[in-house]
Amino acid sequence: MIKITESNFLTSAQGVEDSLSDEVSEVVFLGRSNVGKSSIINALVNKKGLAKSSSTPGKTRLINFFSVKFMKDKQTYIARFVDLPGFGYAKVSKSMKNEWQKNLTNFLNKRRSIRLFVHLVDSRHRVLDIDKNLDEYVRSILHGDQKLLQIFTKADKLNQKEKSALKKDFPNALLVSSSKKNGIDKALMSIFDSLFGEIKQYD
Ligand SMILES: Nc1nc2c(ncn2[C@@H]2O[C@H](COP(=O)(O)OP(=O)(O)OP(=O)(O)O)[C@@H](O)[C@H]2O)c(=O)[nH]1
Ligand SMILES: [Mg+2]
Repeated sequence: MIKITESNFLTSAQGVEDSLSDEVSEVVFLGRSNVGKSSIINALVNKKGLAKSSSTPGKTRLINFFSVKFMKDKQTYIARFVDLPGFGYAKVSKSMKNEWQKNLTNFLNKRRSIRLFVHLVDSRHRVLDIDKNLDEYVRSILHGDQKLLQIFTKADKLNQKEKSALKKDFPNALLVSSSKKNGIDKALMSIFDSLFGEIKQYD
């Protein structure tokens, strides 16, 4: 059994330059605006409202750092979760959008404490250009000590047939509903595994 027993907001930053020191392993949650980045963080740590979520796209505007304490077999493991602004948020001016995108990609590229990129994709819109670009981008900057995990969000919006089809097309993908808490335990195990190494048994 893996659990997060403690989680706290640490600080916000605008970019890699004003981010806090990078000695702790980090998991970044990235994806389109409104895909459910902040919501999955809250579901994983089991704290409503730790990361601010909203039905209005563009809610998260800064890079937000959270400390998380995992517990497995009575041992604790420390890491950080990083909530990012969404890619492709349309309702800001073009120059501001470019500035954001530059900041974000710069952060993803330069922040060497990132051990895991969690790319969230809306399970109802799984082949959007913006996600393809994001996937390609992350793969292009991925170092040997970093991993990429794709998670489909908002599974509760799919019917059984759609869920089966998605699982067939993406046999290794994780399918999660943050609001219904489906798939959250599995996602947590997968994240823990990426951070702290092979675990042969999940029980
Ligand atoms: N039905 C359903 N809605 C969800 C789920 N996860 C998130 N949402 C909703 O989707 C909206 C956006 O969620 P956020 O977590 O704020 O999304 P975000 O990716 O952080 O958005 P930005 O910060 O704007 O980039 C909110 O209205 C959430 O309640 C889910 O699993 N199921
Ligand atoms: Mg957000």
